[in-house]
Amino acid sequence: MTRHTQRPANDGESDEQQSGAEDGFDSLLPGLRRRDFMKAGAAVGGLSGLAGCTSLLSDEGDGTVSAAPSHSVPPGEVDEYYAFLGGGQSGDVRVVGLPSMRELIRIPVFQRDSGRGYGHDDESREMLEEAGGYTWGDTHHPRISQTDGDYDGRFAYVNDKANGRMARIDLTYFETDAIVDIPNQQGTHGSCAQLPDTDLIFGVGEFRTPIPNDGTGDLHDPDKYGAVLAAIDPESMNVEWEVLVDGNMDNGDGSKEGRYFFTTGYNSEGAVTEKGMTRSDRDNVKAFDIPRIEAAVEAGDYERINEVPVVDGRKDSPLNQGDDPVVRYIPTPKSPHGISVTPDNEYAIASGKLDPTASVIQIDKIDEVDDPADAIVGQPKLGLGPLHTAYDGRGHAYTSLFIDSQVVKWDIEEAVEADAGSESPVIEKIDVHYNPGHLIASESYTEDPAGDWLISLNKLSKDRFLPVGPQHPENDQLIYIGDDEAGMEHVKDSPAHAEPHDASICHRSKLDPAKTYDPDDLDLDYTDEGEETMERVDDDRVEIEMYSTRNKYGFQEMTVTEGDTIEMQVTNIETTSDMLHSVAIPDHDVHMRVAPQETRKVTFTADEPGVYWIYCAHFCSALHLEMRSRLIVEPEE
Ligand code: RUQ
Ligand code: CUA
Repeated sequence: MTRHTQRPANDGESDEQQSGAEDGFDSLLPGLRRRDFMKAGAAVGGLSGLAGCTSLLSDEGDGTVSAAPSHSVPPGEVDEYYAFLGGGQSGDVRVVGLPSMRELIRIPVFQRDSGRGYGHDDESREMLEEAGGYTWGDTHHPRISQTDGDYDGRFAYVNDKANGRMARIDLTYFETDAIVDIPNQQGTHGSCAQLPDTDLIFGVGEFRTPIPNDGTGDLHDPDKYGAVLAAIDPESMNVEWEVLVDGNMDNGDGSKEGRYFFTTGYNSEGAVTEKGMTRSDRDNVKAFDIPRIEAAVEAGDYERINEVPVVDGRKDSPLNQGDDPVVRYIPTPKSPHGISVTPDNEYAIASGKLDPTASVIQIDKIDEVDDPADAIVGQPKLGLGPLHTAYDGRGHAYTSLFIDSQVVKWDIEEAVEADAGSESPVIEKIDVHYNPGHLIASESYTEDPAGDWLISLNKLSKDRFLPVGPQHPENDQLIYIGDDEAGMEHVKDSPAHAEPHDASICHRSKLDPAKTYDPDDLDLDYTDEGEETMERVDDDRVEIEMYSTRNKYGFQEMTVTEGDTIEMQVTNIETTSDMLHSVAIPDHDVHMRVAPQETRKVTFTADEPGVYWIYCAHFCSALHLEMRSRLIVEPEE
């Protein structure tokens, strides 16, 4: 289920950020403290100054210009950051440049994509087939691999909530290179890593099912259903172990030093209806003790189900009695959704979703307290529908408020000082349009967030763009968070194809994408000009190995017989970056892309006699239209 091997990326040099000012807008919720209103007012005044109407807002502003650096990236210049956005039900990962918010490319993961030739050549098609053969996935949480608590630019990992899978994206080539279909798990939701060195990837099981779910157990008794956390080896993509828990799980994040992995969960009731799932006022955050679980696996304390060692992490499991349980259940209100660990590894913060608070769990305290609830050291009241929390590295947290349609900025230490339910940690709120699910700040998942940009990934755009029928684009909004005095500043709306979820933002200096393929990274042999071969290897099988270049294929014509299976392997022998060719064969459902120095193979059957013009679908030069070959399929005798 893997495509090819990979090379580590090098660190490059970062360039200076652009500065200047652009249009923008800001809005504030009534009820903010006066000093914060003044702060945010300064930003409003500055922005309107650019529009030439300072006087309108000058009573709230101080006349300074916008604190945000320019978000417009002029023609010919490039962005400072890559943002990787889970494409939701589209099944892809989008790569967006920041701060321009220009979509650079889409990386197909769980779906075929003729633009990238993905799922069309043999290798990627077989990978999709072996991973279940589904035509789509639901990608939520792309996480970039880390070394020493910082992005290393090697891989991104992303879940498929729809079909219980995890995929790996090779960031040298910006393409999916492995997919694992996770046994015993339906609805792989959260996806994250054991930090600081990405030693394990975790798939968080959301839907409770019988385990194994093969019809042998009791299908009708939800009390007998379960959900597992799956730990996956990031290199082999094998599922190493799983932990069965009570209730279901939702999102997850790892502590920065690798000891704990946290998941939120709703439906601790184990119900099967909405009413039942929201009956109790408390659900829980689960803290998985990774070394303890690995010791249990080592000691043979597991049951092997579908070839995976499954450790019992339910509340009444023998492994959870005593002082060092495999899973601690930390009660939190009410159906908590997002969870993320602060950059300094002090706290794991779970957003309340159906409760207006977030729960601040002190990681060090988890071991010390008798009652896991005592590890919660802060519970600020943030607003309605808190879903996800991001960080700027300056002690602030930013939480999306789904129901209030806002992002709230708050002070983490103040939340620890204040009484539970206090609003005093809230620094500022900004309206977004509308109903944000996720939000993400630049490098928020590392130990050292950049603290300049934040994207609010809003579920509804409503009236923000030209109407395009009943389905509107989503609205990804860019907010500058780099100036605590001026406050948050909304600078851009960006329509998005359905439907971004979580994202990771990585400085461009930490990625080193390849300019061409390295033939050594590919399994297939390189066919240079003059080395092309066409051979009948069997009564009804023809193997072709050829090259492509501007503006020809290795063979100008290929004659086969009706019913033949054809294995066509093509090397793009160009050494110039971006000089793509492809092999498009009418009426055969073939479109194989070959990038410079790439070799791919496609197998198809020539089942209708006739003449078929093979052409190159990537516009490669002035003679691109002439880049053709003929497939001649002779009728069977
Ligand atoms: S989760 S909206 Cu999207 Cu996977 Cu919180
Ligand atoms: Cu090669 Cu167009």
